Amino acid sequence: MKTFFVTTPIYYVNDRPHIGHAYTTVVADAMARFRRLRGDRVLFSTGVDENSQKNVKAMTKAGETDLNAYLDRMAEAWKTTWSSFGLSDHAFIRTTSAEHRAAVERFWKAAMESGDIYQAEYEGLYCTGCEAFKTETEVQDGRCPLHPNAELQSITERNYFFRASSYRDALLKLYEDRPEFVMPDARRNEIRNYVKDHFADFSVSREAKSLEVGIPVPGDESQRIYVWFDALINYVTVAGYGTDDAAFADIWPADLHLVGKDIIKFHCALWPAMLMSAAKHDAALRDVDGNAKLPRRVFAHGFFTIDGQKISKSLGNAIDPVELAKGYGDVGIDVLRYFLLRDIPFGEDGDFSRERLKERYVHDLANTFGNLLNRSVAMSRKYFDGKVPHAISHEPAYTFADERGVEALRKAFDAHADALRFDLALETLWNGIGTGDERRFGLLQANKFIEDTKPFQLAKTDMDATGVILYSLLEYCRNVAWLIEPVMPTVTRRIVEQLGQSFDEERTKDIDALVSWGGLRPGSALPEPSILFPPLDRG
Ligand code: ME8
Repeated sequence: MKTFFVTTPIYYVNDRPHIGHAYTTVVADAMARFRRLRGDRVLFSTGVDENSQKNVKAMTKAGETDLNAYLDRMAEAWKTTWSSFGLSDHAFIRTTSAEHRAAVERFWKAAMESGDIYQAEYEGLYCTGCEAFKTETEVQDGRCPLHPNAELQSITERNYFFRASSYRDALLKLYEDRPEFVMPDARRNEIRNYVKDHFADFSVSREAKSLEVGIPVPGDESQRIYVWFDALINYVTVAGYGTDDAAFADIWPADLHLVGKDIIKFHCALWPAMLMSAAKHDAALRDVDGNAKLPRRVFAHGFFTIDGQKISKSLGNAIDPVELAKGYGDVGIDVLRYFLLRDIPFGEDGDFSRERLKERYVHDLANTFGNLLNRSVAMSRKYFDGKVPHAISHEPAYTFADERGVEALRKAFDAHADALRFDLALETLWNGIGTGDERRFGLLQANKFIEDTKPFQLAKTDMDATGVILYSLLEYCRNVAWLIEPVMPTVTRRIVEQLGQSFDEERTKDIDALVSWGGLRPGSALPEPSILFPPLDRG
């Protein structure tokens, strides 16, 4: 069985995680969960990019001098955030680890043997903020437009260079032959233009004496490997490159690199060029036809601002995602996950506002979903002796959803999620989807169905009909709960338990059994309901 392999960028540890990092990581986690629940074996990786001067600067600014202690502490801080975030099973890579160093050395040697690494004199302007040399056209008023407060360093050194220029045509062909390699479409045009006009050989090492961190160039201790060359290799390190050939053969290539649009050039141009180069001398990186095994898809999402402003340390507006979630009770992380995935069309830029998070919580979660579940459970318990009602008659007018309805929902949800459009997948669950007649099987329609059929009145005269109505609502909630699991795993657990089932037992079933009509047993006990999304404290 092929492993589905999804990655996040490895983040710099010059700061603690903020909501932007959480965004990419949550999308990756949702994708990992989505594939896992559909039966795939999944490798999901994240980690930290440690061999960067940015980290050293941050340490110095914090008044510390012990780099290893600083890196250890920061790696722990990132791990702790992700564990509070309830990330599913994942690999966490540190680029100071011995395995990574071994992988980088092997990769470097392979590229060297391919004749793509050579020495040359270099003179240029370096931006530590970007960890990249800047070309003349990229500099404005002597400064990097992305980091206008930082001085550019003027560097003249004899360095190792990577022969990027000889991969220009191969890259253009890659974008042509496999358009899905760079998603979304707008980014593909951007990267194509960049490669066509600007992708030139560049320096992939620096003098060791001018850096505090970095992996030494194999065979030349006077130089250290450029941090991006090192960082990109993390994706093969976690898959077993250099440590476990069998695992690597099974896992590589990655199915999906998720990144922000800021680092698309590195992922869509440098990285495949590096792989094509090293593959010439390393069979582990080649497929059966002798071609380099390249990642299947790089998806670059947009950037978001906070209340209209760029997230920045100097503005002090970076939001700690775990702190933010605390304002939404014991399912707070799920609330934030829902918001991040629902509110921003994936791929586009967006804006984060606490006000809109609150609105979505109240409207989508508390008033629509929570209310539906609570009313359905409470009425069932009240009229059916604390149990799931017996659905005796099968009058269609009294059934909110059915096999057809949940099948249609699942199909639409899966298609959107496969395309990474969790925003549309979730919208479908709330707004429903038609199946040819006038019915739409959405959460909003389910609430309306209660108002239309009035089971609270019908219970006085027609228990059969009341049972059919309530059973269909409970069973519908159960199905929706399994569909949203990749996005709100804790909420799924809570719903399944409110319906009197064991989450862990159910989770062993495959998705076709979970999302199908009739999984809830009539007559089984319904525990005392608890409010899933309680009213917010005013204050
Ligand atoms: O670039 N909106 O690390 P980094 C959306 N170490 N996403 C955001 C964001 C925002 N405002 N801010 C950050 C690096 N991100 C390198 C990566 S990979 C081999 C090396 C997310 O700590 C987004 O995914 O600067 C972006 O690409 C990433 O954080 C940059 O993280």
